[in-house]
This record gives sequence, structure tokens and C-alpha cells, in this order.
Amino acid sequence: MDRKASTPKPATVYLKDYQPPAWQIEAVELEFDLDPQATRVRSRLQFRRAPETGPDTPLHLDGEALELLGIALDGEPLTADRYRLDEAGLEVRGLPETGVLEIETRINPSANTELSGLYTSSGNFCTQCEAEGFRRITFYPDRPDVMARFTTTLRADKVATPVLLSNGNPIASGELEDGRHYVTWQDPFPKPCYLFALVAGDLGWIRDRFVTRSGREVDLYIYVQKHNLDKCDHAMASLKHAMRWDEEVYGREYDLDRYMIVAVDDFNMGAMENKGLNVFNSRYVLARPDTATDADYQNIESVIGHEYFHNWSGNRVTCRDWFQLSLKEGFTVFRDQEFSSDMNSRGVQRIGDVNILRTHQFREDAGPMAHPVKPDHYVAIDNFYTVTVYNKGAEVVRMLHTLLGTEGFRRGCDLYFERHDGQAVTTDDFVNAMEAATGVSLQQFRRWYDQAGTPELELERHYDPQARTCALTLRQHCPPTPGQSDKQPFHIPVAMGLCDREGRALPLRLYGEAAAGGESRVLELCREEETFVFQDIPAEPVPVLLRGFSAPVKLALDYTDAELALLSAHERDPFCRWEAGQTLARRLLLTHPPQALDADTARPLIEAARRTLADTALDPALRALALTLPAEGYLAEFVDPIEPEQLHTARQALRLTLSRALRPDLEACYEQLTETGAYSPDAASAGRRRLRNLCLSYLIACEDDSAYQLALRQYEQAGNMTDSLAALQALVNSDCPQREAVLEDFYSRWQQDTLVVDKWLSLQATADRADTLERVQALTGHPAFSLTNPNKVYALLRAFAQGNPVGFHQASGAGYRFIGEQIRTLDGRNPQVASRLAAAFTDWRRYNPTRQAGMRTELEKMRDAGGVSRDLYEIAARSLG
Ligand code: 0A1
Ligand code: ZN
Repeated sequence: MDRKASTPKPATVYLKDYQPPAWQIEAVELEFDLDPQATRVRSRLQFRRAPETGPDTPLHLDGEALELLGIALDGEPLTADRYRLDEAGLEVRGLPETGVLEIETRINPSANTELSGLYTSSGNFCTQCEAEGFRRITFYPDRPDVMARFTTTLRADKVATPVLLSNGNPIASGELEDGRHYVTWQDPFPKPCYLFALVAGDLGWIRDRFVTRSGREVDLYIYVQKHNLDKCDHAMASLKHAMRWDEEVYGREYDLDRYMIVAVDDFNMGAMENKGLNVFNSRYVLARPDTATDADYQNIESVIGHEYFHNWSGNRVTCRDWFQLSLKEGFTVFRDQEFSSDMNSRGVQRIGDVNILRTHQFREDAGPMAHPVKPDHYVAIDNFYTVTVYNKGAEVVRMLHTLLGTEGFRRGCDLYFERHDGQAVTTDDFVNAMEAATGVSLQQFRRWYDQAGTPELELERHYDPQARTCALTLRQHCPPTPGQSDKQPFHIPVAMGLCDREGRALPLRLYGEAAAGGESRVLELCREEETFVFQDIPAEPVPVLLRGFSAPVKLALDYTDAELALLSAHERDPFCRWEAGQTLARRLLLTHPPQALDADTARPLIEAARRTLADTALDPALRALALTLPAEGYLAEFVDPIEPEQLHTARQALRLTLSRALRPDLEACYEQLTETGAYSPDAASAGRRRLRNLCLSYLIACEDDSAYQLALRQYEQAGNMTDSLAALQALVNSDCPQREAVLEDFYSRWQQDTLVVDKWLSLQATADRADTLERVQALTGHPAFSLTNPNKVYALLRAFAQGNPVGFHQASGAGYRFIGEQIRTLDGRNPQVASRLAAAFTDWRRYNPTRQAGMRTELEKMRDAGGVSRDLYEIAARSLG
């Protein structure tokens, strides 16, 4: 069916149309009679007309998939002429300036497959209200600038549903007739409805206590399904670390008597910062050494931190409208990145964060979905929980930190929280506070919020031996993005240094300065082109730019291979040091055909790798990062068109060359790092495992029996999931005759643990085999898979579409057809998950004509399908342009 003939085009929402709310809700009382098929929701809304609002202005209440049972004003039922009900909600006319509206609705949580609003997961009730899920619970002005005090009463069967939770503190509870019971919760902080939550079910919990620095006692709870109670300790420890860190680094204390976290298996995203009652995807809570990898432990710490930090950056101060999403998300990602840096290794964290940004965000910024950190229009806001809003948004906050310094930035944050506590504000308010607290003008800096696209920086260097000066000319340019053809120059902080030919740092004195100002400094590039002249430079130096990746830009440097080798051996900034090695590897991969990537061609890289393997003074995690070849997704940014097979073959060829040339070194390093003690997820131990498992993955590239035996032995003897999974992955990607048997063994051992089964699915979806597509297709019928569980869809289908470029982009187009069909099926059940999966098609123009045609056909089918969701329509239509 053609969508245009059947369904009107979904409406676009524009930032320029923002109007403050005509009505405020001062207090809400909610009563839930919980039942899986028919939950009744009674709400009492204490409303007040805003002073600027005319007396005839109706009150609009959003509502979606609700059955209206009754409506009354100040105790009197409302007659039908006073309100109008349509698909978007309810409009009530002729209201007094203030009063109480009572509304009763009925909803069906067990039929809620979108997982937005109130739904059931493993028989328990839970909610997801961000961004616009509250309107699927009751009629309400579902916008973040309407903030109210919530009191919530939950009633349910006492045996089936012993635990009844909502935001704030419990103020009453008791028994009811017919075996039911109730609990009433009160949240003293006014909040937008997207922060509302309820959870009810038969859950177990662990409990702990945190004393804030002013001496307040806070009860901490983690609720899970009872069989998972032995997997909560790491999450609880992470929470306490996060609470302490926010006090120490930002001076922010927790504000309620209790903090609750609930883990659920069915969740569209990672986790949600509902006031005092965070709901988490169970993958970001549950960990035990035998079931979770080091990466899982790390992610749990980071997501627990992220949601906790939202209590201030998001909840106490929230967003005026959804265009301001990065106000809370960019800032909070910056905060969680810094938290992880302080808990683990700063260098490793930064390289990981830059990798995500450059592989995913740069790609988004260069494609049809490119949008500013503060978008100016959307069809479905759920599509804008993007790497641009989150990760580029965090880079923008990081640049503010770099420009203002740690103390200036902290003063700015203090002022921001002080000025706006209890308010719904904009990214401009955030920058204003930074300016007011420091006196630094950020007028031009604001462009980072409004202009999409990744700026490109070019460096020209000139050394004058007579004058002993080194002139660095920096030029910036930003390519056009959809709807923004001309860009104004950005305000770009460039952290830099100069070093001599032995790798020693040189003191930096800019022309006109009386004395050198250290060996590292931040240049501010504001115009399209600027020249910085350094004095007293005895010989031609090697410039080191973007230390710590100080700005989200692409930097073109004309380094010689010798300069790159020097930096990769001596540069003190971990990011720049790593980057130099990656650039060397990238040059090799992109300038030679795979068959030419032999030991002769790769000699400089082999020697650098040999030194790294033996450099026991260097953090093993940094050594592992230095030895990891650039990802295919990152290499793709440098070629046109993208030929996935070519990139893959080149990378595999270089891996084999390194493996053969370094075999004894790899074996020695592997043996040296063998550990026997009890598992600990700390950064140092995880770093050692990372390096050891990287050695294993190189060794198995040789495809011989001794490497297979090594991997099989590790699989059998592993005392933790990190080592077990790394061995399994090495085997699955090899031709080892036992690979199928080991895969089966893994499944039979772990089939009861849904999160471990996700790993098993992903391994197969990303396997480097000719028959992976057929395997993935077959797995959609396996009892371990379910299209209704987002984690399963991500583990199998997204892993294939986004983590297996060779399989997905196979020349026959079969990968496209398969994923396209899955997306269309999924769209009828869960549009958010469907549109996330559709992201695999958005940059179809980057491929050759045959692939373009295959991808475009699928996008057209999505866009034109009858009854397509707003979410999927927007992704498909924007992609097609
Ligand atoms: N605010 C959450 C992310 C989140 C967003 C939307 C959701 O449902 C559509 C769920 C969670 C965070 O940043 O952690
Ligand atoms: Zn967030």
C-alpha cells in the first residue's frame, strides 16, 4: 500500500514555533489500579492559567492509546460540549483560572509492545516516559516545561505484585480488600512528566546506605528479578562511587531519602533517570565475573554514573523543550566520561570516547541525518537521542571546560545550578552562566550548538632557522549539511605543543610574549585562518596538535612516516601518541592493495608493534589500544565509495602480516600476562586481560593448530566471562574444526542467562564467515531470539547490520532485503527499535551504484509502507532526501 495515498505525512515540529505553556499544572495526584490487561488510572490535575494566557484559551492535554472513562471539573462531571477528544489528546474549554480536573482512563500494559508508557516486562509493571510516553498513561500536558509535584498511589494484588514503587518517598501503605494492597509515594520536587516512573512486581532487592557530605542518610536500593540478586554488587558500588564523585568534583549532593534502581529485561534504551527511581536495561546493572565481561563492568559503572548525575544535570535543572535535549545529555555524558576517567585510566577512556565519536558521530554529521547539537526540527523526537546530541554535545561541554579551565568551568556550573534550580531552561542559559561566571565571551562559541557538520582543520607549518621561529597556520572549513549550506567559522580550542626530533617537549613562547608559557597550551582558532608564531625554536620542531582531542574536528596533517613513528614512541599525551600509530596503520591500509601488505611494506609498523609488546612500563590497556588496527567503520570515513570487502580484506591481510612477523613476541606477551588469582574488574587487571586477548586474536590469525589449541585451552580454563568470550570469539572467527562444538557448548552452558545469550547471538552475527547471513536468518527462528525484546534485536539484527559490514553489504543485496523486511515487521510492534535498526541504511549514498540501489529500495519500502510509524518514516524520508 502506498503511504501517501493512505496516511497523511507526519507533521514536523520546529524550534522556531516554541510557545511557553498556556496552562501550568501545580500538583498531580495519580491513582493506579494495576492489572496487566486493564489498568485504571485516575488523575487529579491542579491547574492554573499562565498570566499571559487569554481566558478563552483551551487546555490541551496530550493523550495516545488511552480509553477515556470519565472527566470532571472541581467535582462535577464535564459535559461533552466542554471537551474534544481526538488522536492527539483532549482539549478542555471554558476553564476557570485555577481548579482541579479529574480524569479516569484505562490502559492495557500487556499489549504495550512499544515499551513507551506503562508496560509489562517478565510479568512486572514498569514505565518509560521520556520523551513522550506519559501521554500513553494519562491525559496530560506532556512537555518538559510543565513541572508539577506528583503524589502517586499504586494498588495491586499483594501476592503477584508485592513491590510497589514510584518517585520520591513512601508516605502511606496498607492492605485493601480482595487480597490487594497499596502504597502512596510523594515526590517533593516539581518535575516534568517525562521523569515520572512506577515499577510494580515480584522483585528482590539489595539495600545499602550512603551518607552525604552534609550528613544526610540515603537508602540505596537495587531491585531485580530474584534470580539475579547475586549480580547487583558492582552496580551498587558504582552508585556509591558516583555519589561521592559528584560531591567532590561538582559539589552536588543527593536530595531525597532514597535512591532506587530497577533492572528490567525489556527496555528500548540503556537506562532512564526518573526522579529517585531509575529504570535500567538489565545489561547495565547485572554483573558477575562468570557472566559479565570487563567491558560490561565498565559500562555499568558509566551508565550508573550517567543516570545518577542526571539528578542535577537533567532533573533539578531540566530542558525547556526537546530541542534542548543536549543541555542535559551532552553535559551528563561529559560528566560520566570524566567520572570514568577518574575511576579508571584517563588516557584509555579518552581514546575510547574519541573512537566512538569519530566512528559514529562523524559519520552521522556527514550524512543525511546530520543535525546540530541543538536540532531545529523533528518529526519524532525519539530519533534525536543521537551520537550528535549525546557525544558531540559532550565534546562541546568539554571544549568549554578546556577554554575556561577547571576552576572557571566549575564556577560556571555552580552559577548554572544556582540560577536555574527547579527550572526548565535552554542551552543558551547554560552558556550564559559560563560567561557570567568567568567574564569570557562565548558569543562565537555558541555556533557549536547551531551548526551541524564536522569542521575540517588544515595545518601549514613554516620553520625559519634564521629567526628561530616556527609559524603554524591553521585553516578551518566546514562542509555543508542538509539545510545549512554556509557555515560561519567556529571557535576551536587547539591544545598543542612542539617537540624536537628526539621527542622532547619545547617551551612555548608565542610572538610578542615576554616568557614561555609551558610546554602545552591551548590556541584559540576563531577566524577562518590564523597564524601562530612560536619563538626561540632551535631547530625544525614536530608540532603536536589536538592533545586530548581538544575539539571534535578532522585534522589533516602532513606528517612524514618518521614523524609519526617519533610521536608514536615519545609523545606524552596518550591520545596523540595513539593517534600517530593509528595514522601510520591507516596510511598502510589505504594506500596498498591487500596482497602488498607484506612484512617489507609493514616494517615500520611491525617494529613499532614489537616495541609496544615488549614495553612493560606502559599501561597494558594503552598497549592493547596501540596494537589494535583502525576499525573498518573508521577507515570508511577516508574512502569514496566505501567498498566494505576491500577494507575488510586489507585489515585482515595486515593483521596476518603482523601476526606472522610477531609470533614469538605475541606468545611471550600472552604468557607473561597469564593470571591465576580471583577476578577483579579494576582497570589494571582489565587492561592486562585486554592485551592478552588481543595477542590471542592476532595469534589465531595464523590459523594453525597450536593457535587453535591455545584458544581452546583458554576457553576451557577461563575463570571469567572476559577470557571465555574472547577465546570463543577467536575460535568463531577462525577455521578451527571445533568452532561449532564450542559455540554449542557455550549456549548449553548459558541458555538460562538472557544477557549471556545476547553475547552468543552477537558473536554469530558478526562472525567473519561466508554463511553469516544464513546463520542470522536461521537464528531469528531460534528459541533464544525474540523480535519483541530490544536487546535480542540489537544483539542479532543490529550486530549484523552495523557490526558486520561485509555480511550486510554483500553484493547480492540479500543482507539489505533481510534487514529491511525485519525492520518493517518490527515497525508494527516497536517503532523506536525499528528506526534504530534503519540507521544502517542512512548513508546509502556512500556506496557503489549497485549497493545504492539495493539500500534505496529498502528505504523507499519503509517510507511508503501503509501505517508506517513517524519514527521510521522520518529516518527513511530524511535518508532519501
Ligand atoms: N534519558 C536517558 C535515555 C533515554 C531516552 C529515551 C528513552 O526512551 C525513549 C529511554 C531512555 C539517558 O540519557 O540515560
Ligand atoms: Zn542521559
